[in-house]
Amino acid sequence: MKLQSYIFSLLLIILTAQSILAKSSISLVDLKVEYKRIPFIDQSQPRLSWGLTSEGFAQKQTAYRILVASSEELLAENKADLWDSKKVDDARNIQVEYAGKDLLSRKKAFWKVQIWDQLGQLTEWSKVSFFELGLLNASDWSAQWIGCDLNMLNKNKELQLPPSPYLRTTSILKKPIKKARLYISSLGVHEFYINGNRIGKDYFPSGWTDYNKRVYYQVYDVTEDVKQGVNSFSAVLGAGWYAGYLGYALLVGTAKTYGFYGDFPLLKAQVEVEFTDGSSQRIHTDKSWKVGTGGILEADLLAGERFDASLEPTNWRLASFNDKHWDAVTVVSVERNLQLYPSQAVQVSDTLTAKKIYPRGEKKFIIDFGQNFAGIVQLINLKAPKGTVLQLRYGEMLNPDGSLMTENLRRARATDTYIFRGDSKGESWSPKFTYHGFQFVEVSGIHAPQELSFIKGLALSSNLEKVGSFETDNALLNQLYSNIVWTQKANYLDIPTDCPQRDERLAWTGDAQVYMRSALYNTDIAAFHTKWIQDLNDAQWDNGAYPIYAPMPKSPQGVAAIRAEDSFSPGWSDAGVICTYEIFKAYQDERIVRASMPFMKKYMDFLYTRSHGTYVLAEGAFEDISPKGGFGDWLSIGEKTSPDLLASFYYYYCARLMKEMALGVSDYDLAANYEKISKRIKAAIKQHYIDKDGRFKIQNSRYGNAAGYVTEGSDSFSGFTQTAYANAIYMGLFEQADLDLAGKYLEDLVEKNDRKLSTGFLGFKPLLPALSSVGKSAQAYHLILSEAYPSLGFEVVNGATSIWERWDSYIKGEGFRHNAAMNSFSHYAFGSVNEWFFEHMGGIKNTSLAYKTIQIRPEIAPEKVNYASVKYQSIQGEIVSSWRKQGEKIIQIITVPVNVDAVIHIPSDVVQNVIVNGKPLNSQPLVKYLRKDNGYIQVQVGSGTYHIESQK
Ligand code: RAM
Repeated sequence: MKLQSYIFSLLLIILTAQSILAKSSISLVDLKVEYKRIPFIDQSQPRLSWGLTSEGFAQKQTAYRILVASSEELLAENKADLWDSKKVDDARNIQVEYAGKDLLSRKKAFWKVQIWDQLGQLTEWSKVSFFELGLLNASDWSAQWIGCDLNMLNKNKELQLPPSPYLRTTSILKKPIKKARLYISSLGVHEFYINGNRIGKDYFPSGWTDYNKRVYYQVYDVTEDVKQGVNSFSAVLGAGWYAGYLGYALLVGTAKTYGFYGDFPLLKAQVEVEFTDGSSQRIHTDKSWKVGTGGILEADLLAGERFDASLEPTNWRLASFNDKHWDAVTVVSVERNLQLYPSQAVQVSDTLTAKKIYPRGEKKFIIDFGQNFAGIVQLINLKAPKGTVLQLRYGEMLNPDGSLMTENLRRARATDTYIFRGDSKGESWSPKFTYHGFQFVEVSGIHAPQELSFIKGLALSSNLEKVGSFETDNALLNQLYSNIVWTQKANYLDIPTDCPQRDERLAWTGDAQVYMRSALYNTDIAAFHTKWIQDLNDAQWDNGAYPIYAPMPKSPQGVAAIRAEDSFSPGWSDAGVICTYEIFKAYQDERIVRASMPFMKKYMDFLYTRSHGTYVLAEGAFEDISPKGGFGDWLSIGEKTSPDLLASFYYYYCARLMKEMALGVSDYDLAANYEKISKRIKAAIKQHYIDKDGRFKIQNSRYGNAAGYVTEGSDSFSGFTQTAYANAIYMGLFEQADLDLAGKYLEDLVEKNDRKLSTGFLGFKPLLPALSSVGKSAQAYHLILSEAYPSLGFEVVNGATSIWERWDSYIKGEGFRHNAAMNSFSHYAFGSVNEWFFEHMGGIKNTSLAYKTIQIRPEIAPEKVNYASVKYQSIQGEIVSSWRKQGEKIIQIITVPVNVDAVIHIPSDVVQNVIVNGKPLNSQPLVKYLRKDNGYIQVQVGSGTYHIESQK
């Protein structure tokens, strides 16, 4: 015995010694700073993140060391002149704040990291990554705002669409160049060129913000674009969101319909060149620049672009061009708060080929791209005599007679025109400063070319990294997922828009908040929504309410400039809290919580005031806004849920999220306060809105005949609706004891409605998750697999390649119902079911912050689906959950990232029937049995890939 224990201790010593000497098997990947891989940043304490991968099991980080140096050479010798974090005993591998020497403007820093694993073994150093600071102080800018008001060149036409100003200068760079940077911003949108070459691939910089509060700039490494000798610097400007048409101002007859922020676009750019001898030179926009006009006769986001190739001055972007007839630019001295663009720029995400062509008479035909998307077309090598006018009109659908359906674009002209210069070698073109939402383009003015290769579709979207995938053996669900992904691409375009086609394209807050959880499983939306949360905070009304869309241009009187009545609404305004929370939860972003907290608190105070101190928003609480009560369960079918009941649920939900966020930033008093508030709201809702049988009730008489409310045909509201129960369950309003009854009511409401949904924007998001959470997964499956109206499957069987605004946007054989009013074929709100795909079908749940601990609890379909696989590249690493039915067996393949703990739910009640990675569950050391619960066996695991076979 003694000998045995002696040998055991000896073994232990040897093993420990070995482990200290041994290298960890973990690799460090995906180094990011402020969510970016190639980071130009303006934070003085940037947050660093790294990913960890390993073939092993239960791998963890226990400590890390970060080195930051001002050159790659220093870093290679481990000489961290900026920051050596030293060994930090911490498992954190994301959002680690830089804490080294002060980072000044333009500073480029190189960094690497290594970690210690669970055995104390050290990894290799990661690859070297870098980040570079932008211009942190206003005084770093010597460039001036320049432009030219060309409005007089297009007076008295139906639309006010002036030509684009062309700007240029030349400069001699006398010495060999070491490096060069372009810092550039516009009020409007721009393209910039050096020696004729376009810089970057971005569309519509510098994006849409409340330009009076902040304007973004971009940084480009242009070392390769400049040369010793004479260089030319030039730019073209478009009106963009700054000076162009916005939203439905034309449609609703607002006096001002364009130029909401300024009358004409302006550019501010400086190129900073460093020579090999250490000296430097700067070229910047100022009064010495020249302005002219060219081929771009009109350029507007909603109206489209008109280009006359014969008017484009030859080689105007080259140094050799003679600009002596051009004018001096206008210099506008206006102070703007310049910040580095925090998001990812809009770029071409996909290039689509034309699928079909339909003749439409003499010199007219329609091209079908087979996919609804947002973007532009590219014309390639077309030949036509000088002066030939080619017109492009865009539509999402065709009318029954085969013509292009443009009625649903309302007042968005969405027309591009190209006028040939008559080049015998062929002409190519695509617009720069507009985009459209479409599948079909009607081309007129030329004969249809023989080959369809003369035209391509360029899909435009904010350049967000794909992080998720969803695949099943069910064609309907796969198509649905594709529709969701395409609709997200089409509407995550600088801001989260409602739709890309009609005269709207506003970042509606309600749509954004119901969809955001779904969005994050498809692409990395952290940087994108960081930008948008700022837009939201910037747009908060003085009374504390967040607006119904943001950015929200305001008139000098302080009301919405696009339509004066646009203000706030329950379910929409709550985005200020909910969207901030989603970033916090998915990416453990404490910084955004700290920055948004004053705004969110102000909003919570606003809701309290609205409740008149009662903690419940009673019937009529929002009767002063337009529409009365707000948008409610927008576009629901049949049942009309009381908007104030919903508002009360949201009030409760926000209070809960506030508590969680307060805890996340260690503000325990604030957390306790919101805990108290949420309890009061819950009690007040119970008292006011629940009857003795536990049913939601409302005082309908308070709404009279509901005039002024959004009722769409029905004149009374109810509390006993699918939407009410789905939301209340989803938001955690019921104690466990009442949950079963609520679940039963919800199930009954669906059953009694012919097993169909009746929900709108606010009701659909929680519907399937709520059913699943009360054990009615089969009913959730029934709804998602249904092809009957109203359902998402109904859209698919009616030919959808994107998510529609309405449950009945189009019906084969019957046609359109709502075009003239509101009928978008690219509206992501109902795509909010993606959340259920990932969190219930795949079963991935974030049970702490940033997926540091997860639950995998897939819901196996009762029928029609035999295989499903979801993958999600969380900020902690890739999570995979797939299941397949194989006779009586279920095969699960699950991957848990390094540094993550997971509880896997295996769909079986019999431990003996479970095999994990080839071994029976009870003799498999990689998993720890926890418990049986509701038809699942729960096991605890660390990182690794698990192949699990089970039987009921
Ligand atoms: C529509 C928008 C949006 C919705 C609002 C209430 O015009 O398209 O989807 O949120 O109205």
